[in-house]
Amino acid sequence: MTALQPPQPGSMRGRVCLLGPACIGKTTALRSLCGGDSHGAADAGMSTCPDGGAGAQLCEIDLGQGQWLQLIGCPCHEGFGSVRQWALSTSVGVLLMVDILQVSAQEHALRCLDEIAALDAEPVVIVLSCRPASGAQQQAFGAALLAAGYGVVPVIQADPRDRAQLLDALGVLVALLSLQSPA
Ligand SMILES: Nc1nc2c(ncn2[C@@H]2O[C@H](COP(=O)(O)OP(=O)(O)OP(=O)(O)O)[C@@H](O)[C@H]2O)c(=O)[nH]1
Ligand SMILES: [Mg+2]
Repeated sequence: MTALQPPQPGSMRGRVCLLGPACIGKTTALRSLCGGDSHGAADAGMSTCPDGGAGAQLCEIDLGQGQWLQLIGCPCHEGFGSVRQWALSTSVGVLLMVDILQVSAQEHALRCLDEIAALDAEPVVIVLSCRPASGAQQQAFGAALLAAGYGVVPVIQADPRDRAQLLDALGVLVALLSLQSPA
């Protein structure tokens, strides 16, 4: 994981929060995206499952063409609610990581979406389906969120260990953010 670098002028895109239940792969995804296993400043608070969530984990990624993101892995334990709220309220986007086949996944996602809806900020949310699931299962999960009143939340398949899949998901998020930005 790279140490924090100062943003290049004009390239700052914002912060993206990786949110999800314990052991879903938040730390793994940060490592896949930001690389390395160094233990610099960006790894402060880093820990591995099942003892994870000891602190917010940060890294930065340059997607090219001025698309520069700071990624933050959000502790999901109740005791870190205030850290999570700070991270969410200062993020332009959220990758909501779930195993959509788990019975608890929908309830977890709805709880997170509730928490996000209560913020003044309105980060763009994408659900990352982090364990193998079919297209039909992804569609059904998205439909359930829609039926619960959260609008269309894209559901994208991405293994936390697979950098290319994660970059594709970030690309979708950046595209949605671009659509939101004033011309
Ligand atoms: N089978 C499988 N294992 C995964 C996947 N992603 C991560 N893992 C493993 O699951 C374990 C937990 O991953 P972490 O990245 O530490 O999970 P986390 O979400 O950061 O967990 P907390 O910080 O405790 O909330 C690690 O042993 C990973 O190697 C995946 O897509 N499939
Ligand atoms: Mg972790």
